[in-house]
Amino acid sequence: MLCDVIAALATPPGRSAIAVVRVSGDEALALVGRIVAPLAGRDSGVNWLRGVPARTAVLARFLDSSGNQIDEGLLTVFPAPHSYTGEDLVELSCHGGLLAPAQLLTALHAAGARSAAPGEFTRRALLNGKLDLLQAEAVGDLIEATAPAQGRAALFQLEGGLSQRLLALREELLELLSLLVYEIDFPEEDDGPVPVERIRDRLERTAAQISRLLATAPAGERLREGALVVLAGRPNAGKSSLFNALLGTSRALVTEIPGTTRDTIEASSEVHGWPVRLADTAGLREAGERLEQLGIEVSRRYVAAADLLLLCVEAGRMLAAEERELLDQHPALLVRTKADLVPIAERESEDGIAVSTITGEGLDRLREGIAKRLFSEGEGYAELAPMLTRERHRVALTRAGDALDAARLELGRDAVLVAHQLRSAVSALEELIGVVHPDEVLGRVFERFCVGK
Ligand SMILES: Nc1nc2c(ncn2[C@@H]2O[C@H](COP(=O)(O)OP(=O)(O)OP(=O)(O)O)[C@@H](O)[C@H]2O)c(=O)[nH]1
Ligand SMILES: [Mg+2]
Repeated sequence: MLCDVIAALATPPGRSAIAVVRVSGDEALALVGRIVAPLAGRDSGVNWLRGVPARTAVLARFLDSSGNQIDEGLLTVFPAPHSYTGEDLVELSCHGGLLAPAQLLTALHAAGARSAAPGEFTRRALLNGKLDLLQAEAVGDLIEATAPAQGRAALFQLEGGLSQRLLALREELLELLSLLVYEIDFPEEDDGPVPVERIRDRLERTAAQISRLLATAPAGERLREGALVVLAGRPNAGKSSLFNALLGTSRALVTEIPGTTRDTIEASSEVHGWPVRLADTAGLREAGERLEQLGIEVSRRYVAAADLLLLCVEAGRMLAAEERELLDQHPALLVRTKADLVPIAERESEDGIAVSTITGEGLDRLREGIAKRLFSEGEGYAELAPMLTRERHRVALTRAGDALDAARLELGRDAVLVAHQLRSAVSALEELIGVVHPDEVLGRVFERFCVGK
């Protein structure tokens, strides 16, 4: 049942100044009324709660099922439909820690509330039309965000940036569909009110918009998940030193012995506010004993998976053939390490970004280069433009684009088939936005939410 009362801790469990418990559902007010009481006076909780002004925090006593006081705190009533879920919703702020929130939840359960499933509050918001599916995903993204750029993108999506763009595309397709239906219904008016060429123009414009949006997917998905930046190069090239410098902590071991790093180390970080996963790898070389060889195999797998390779080559050294190959075959930046050891005059003509982890030279330039290569290259991507941030988006929009391609092929031949393809494109967009939401899609979106959201 959809409208039963659900309750959950909306803040992380553990020691904290306060904890917030959320309660939502048709009978939320009556239910909460049984476990709260005004700070002073004898009014029953139920009566008192009905008189509490909407969306205003008021002091209350929280009681267990025997009427004993658990805590005293703040309570805010959000009457339907002006609440996060669109239902009657009450937020109870009690003291944090392990005891008070747990007792409060126990009291709510005893009064008839059920524990909320992960993401259930947002799911209800979606079903009550407070959010669409893209916005619901953005709520999750905002909670998961660690880098400022991730937060900005999630907020933009939450405010409906991507939804509006997709709704406009859907609107345009529906209009084309109505023109086609006219043609299907009155085929004898062969030069009907809308010549095929005009439909073709509009169809192509829409298809181009879909392609542009699809082109944002790599950067968008990278933004959400963090781009994999792999430091690779020969043993002793200064990879681990650079890894530490970029992270700002001594995470990886550094020694003058070639072959120090044996296993790949990964750490999340940000570069100019953009999320990256930095990976330091074992130096690539042919020789070496078994353990080192194993490490090198792992390095190669990382190199293959990298969104960006930082190929580390000491300043002043000619690139070897295999290093050139790495640069050619992967998205890569050439980093000239240990720049402090070579006078500027001798390395002026060298390609690559010269850095020194000792003097700090070039590190900012490198950070800038990384951010630029990963997040602002390519067409159609500007910050705060709508972006596809998930595989789900990419798959659905690709389906819409394919349907439009098929429609273009049939245009001028079989209007019924064209209409059929347009309808498929519309339904792909609708599934993406969440105008229609098959349970299976919802299940996938919400399975990774935290309880209480
Ligand atoms: N002068 C100077 N020395 C550096 C710099 N970066 C690293 N080194 C030295 O170069 C040696 C190797 O550094 P590492 O960072 O361990 O090199 P690596 O590429 O991780 O080496 P492996 O893990 O063995 O593949 C160490 O002695 C470092 O102190 C630098 O910018 N300037
Ligand atoms: Mg190393």
